[in-house]
Amino acid sequence: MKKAFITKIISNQYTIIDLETRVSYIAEARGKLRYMKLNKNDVFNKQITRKTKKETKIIQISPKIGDNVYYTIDHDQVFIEEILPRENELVRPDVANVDQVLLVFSIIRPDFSFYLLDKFLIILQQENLTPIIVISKIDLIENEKLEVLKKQLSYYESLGYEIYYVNSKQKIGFDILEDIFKHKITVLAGQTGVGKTTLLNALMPHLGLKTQEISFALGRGKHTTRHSELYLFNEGYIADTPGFSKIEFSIFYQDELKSLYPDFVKLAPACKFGYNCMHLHEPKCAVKQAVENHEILQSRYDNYVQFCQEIEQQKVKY
Ligand SMILES: Nc1nc2c(ncn2[C@@H]2O[C@H](COP(=O)(O)OP(=O)(O)OP(=O)(O)O)[C@@H](O)[C@H]2O)c(=O)[nH]1
Ligand SMILES: [Mg+2]
Ligand SMILES: [Zn+2]
Repeated sequence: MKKAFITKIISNQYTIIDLETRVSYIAEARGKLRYMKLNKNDVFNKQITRKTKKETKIIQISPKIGDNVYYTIDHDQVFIEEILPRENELVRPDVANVDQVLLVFSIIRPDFSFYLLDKFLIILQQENLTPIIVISKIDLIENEKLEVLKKQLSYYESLGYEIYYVNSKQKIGFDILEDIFKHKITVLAGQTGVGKTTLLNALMPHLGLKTQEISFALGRGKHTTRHSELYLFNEGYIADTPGFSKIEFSIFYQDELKSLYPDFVKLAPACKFGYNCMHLHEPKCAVKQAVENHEILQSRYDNYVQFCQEIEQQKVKY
């Protein structure tokens, strides 16, 4: 069977591109597409193939953009027959095989937030997804203020995160940004109004995607991103997502939380209680010491304490 890649879904219509010929088709999903249950943690990470006869629970799944599939053509009708194993998958937005997530934050409108940055980084770390940080609307503040923020954010660069600064309206900062998309599947994520769609339009003016500005003018309200689609750009694919106003962890243990901070993990052996240290109330904690010495950002530590409390509160709720 021939292999293709799903780039677009509008209700039950799938746009697929043959991986060899690059010809694109509109396809339907044939019957039930199956996945094989592999482990007891309810993780479905491989689909059953026709030849597989394992006694495992089988569930049905729907194709997502980013999926690699087998397809057939039958009297001009194109059918997706099977979904190839996924590297990973996101649920909201529905994308499979994501290589990196572009975390977009605006400097103002809405205000930049270290709280959201830390939270996003934790969530992506938990899912093993690579983040790339983009700071937008740099035209909306004075240079001195921008420099202050850049200096604070250089802490994250020292942790190995890439950070890009852009003004999507005048296409400033795009020359270097364009390179990061090559051969990758990238998902844009971020709060509503930070400028994700504007950034995509700046990269690909022919798209003419509706941004908030335009949708407000048309009186259509906030949520401008409707169907799911991967846009071809610089030999890679990019998906826009509708912004959210709130994000929640799916972390329930403080032990897990602290393990998602590479900077804390590195210091833990120097804590009096080593890897058992929660870096909260313990004496001789190397993390707290590093915060005092300004080697770890105060805001990052404060957010950590805040997240610990949020996790405690979640426990009370459930
Ligand atoms: N000055 C300035 N305005 C920007 C920039 N990027 C986006 N905007 C404006 O910010 C507003 C929101 O932009 P969108 O691109 O719709 O934001 P979004 O992140 O896609 O929002 P959702 O789709 O709701 O998640 C629009 O009015 C844009 O014109 C920028 O770099 N500079
Ligand atoms: Mg948008
Ligand atoms: Zn400690």
